[in-house]
Order: sequence, then structure tokens, then C-alpha cells
Amino acid sequence: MHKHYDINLADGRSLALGRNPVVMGILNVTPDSFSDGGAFNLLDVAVAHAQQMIADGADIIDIGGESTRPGAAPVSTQEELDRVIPVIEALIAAGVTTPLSIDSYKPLVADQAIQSGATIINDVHGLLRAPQMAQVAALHNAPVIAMHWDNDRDQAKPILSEIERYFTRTIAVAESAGVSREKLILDPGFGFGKSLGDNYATLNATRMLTDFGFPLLIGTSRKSMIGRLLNNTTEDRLAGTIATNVLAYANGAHIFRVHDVRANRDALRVAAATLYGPPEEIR
Ligand code: 7PM
Repeated sequence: MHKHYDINLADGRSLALGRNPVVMGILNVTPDSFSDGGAFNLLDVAVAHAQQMIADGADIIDIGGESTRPGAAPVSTQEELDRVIPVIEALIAAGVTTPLSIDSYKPLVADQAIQSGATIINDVHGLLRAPQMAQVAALHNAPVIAMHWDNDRDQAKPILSEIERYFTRTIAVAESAGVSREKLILDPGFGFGKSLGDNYATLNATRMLTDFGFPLLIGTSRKSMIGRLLNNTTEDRLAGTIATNVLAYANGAHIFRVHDVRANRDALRVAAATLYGPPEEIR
């Protein structure tokens, strides 16, 4: 059912991807993601949120300073560094050992983040935006989550073949920079340059994407592909998010990037017990 991969992280540790679903908790480090009551600053709130997600069972914490969002105003490199680096430093100083990924397509941000203790690069431009990104990954031996995002693609062509063509380019760029195939995790990029139909066709093609021969990450949490269908706001999209993740898991996906760690993890553990039986200890 699930292909197994052992991913070597930038610090030499290993992350097992296979039948056990891996939950990535989303940590947004942006001024609008906290309300300042005066007692806490952005850094304290971010660190506390990460620790709560770890307590809830997150296997990876994905740290983003919002360089990337479709439609959002771009953030300068310095601003992004000022947001994410202190959070990574604080988590490491607090003794956090949960692997940290850096959600950025900027090579300088990725480089600094890894030097501060992050061990995975999460690039929403699939190594294709900045030529130095693959070099940064190679330099640090960091695995890369390569997401599909191509606003300029031919809308007339089927989304699946477009995604596969894009990933073929990603793999070529990685290999020519010295990033081996074993370092890549692919992500079809839900909500990025895709119509509602594209998003669901992509989700329905999870098995084909896992057959491509790389671990697969799914990022649908609270996205408009759910909200437009259910006509609801971000805070009411958990049930829809769980549906997408359980279906993708049953079709071979490995990592699930979510806001609501506990609920998604519980659902995925029940799905895993259904496919593979309950854990040995309690069988
Ligand atoms: C506004 C628009 C705010 C979009 C946040 C977002 C993904 C990601 C994001 C994903 C990977 C969100 C997105 N989405 N990285 N970063 N995969 N690998 O909803 O789907 O979190 S940002």
C-alpha cells in the first residue's frame, strides 16, 4: 500500500516515511497571526504554538514567514529572516528535537534557517524559482519538499501531466546541483495556480502521484478548495480537511501539512489501523 522511504535530514538524523502517517504542523510567523495583548510578542506566541503542536503529536514543524502566499504582498528577505530565524533559534534553545522545516523559496532564508537548526527545506517553487536553492540544499545535505506551483502553465492541458512535467524539471535541477533523488519529497501544491476542478482532480490522482516514485506531501488544510465547496470560513474547514487527508493517505501519501494537528493525527491513525491493523502492543 505505502512505499517506504528513509529520508536523511540535514542534521544526519533520519525520517521514516511509509505506513505511519507523518503530520506536519503549520507555524505561521506573521504579524497578523497573533493578537498583541501586550503580554506576549510574536516570538513567544510562535514558540508556544509550536510546542502545543508538538504536544498534540506533530512529527515536523513547518515554519513560514509568509514569503509565498498566492495573492499576498511579497515580504522582503530581511523581514522574512527577522521573523523566522529567532523562532528557530528559540525552539532549538528550548530543546525541541522535532524536525523543523523552513517554508521559503528564498535561498538565503533557507540557508540561514538550516544554520539555525532547521533540517528540511520546503520550497513552494519546487527548486525552480531561484537557481541557488538547489545549491543550498546540496551544501547542507537537506531534503527538499518540492511543491508544484506554475501560474504560467497551459490551462488547456490536463493538470496531472502538467504536474508531472514540472516535477521532471525539479528532479533535473536537483540532480545537476548534486541533490540526489533520495532527498526529494513531492507536493502537488493544492490551491496554487489551480482551479477547483484541478484541485480535486489532483487529489483524486494521489495514487498516480505516489507511483511517481517519491514520497508525497499533501497540503489542503483549511484551503479554499474546501471552503468553496462547503461555503464556509477557514475555522470551519477541519472536517473537510480530514476527508482530503484520509483519502490521500489511503492512496499512498506520506506527509500531511495541517493547522489542526491533533484531529488530523487521530483521523490518520484510525485510517492506518484500518489499512494495516492496530499497533502491535494493543493488537
Ligand atoms: C495564504 C495563502 C496563506 C496560502 C497561506 C497559504 C503549502 C505550503 C503553503 C502547501 C507546501 C497555506 C498556504 N501551502 N507548502 N505552504 N505545501 N509544501 O494554506 O500546500 O498554508 S502556504
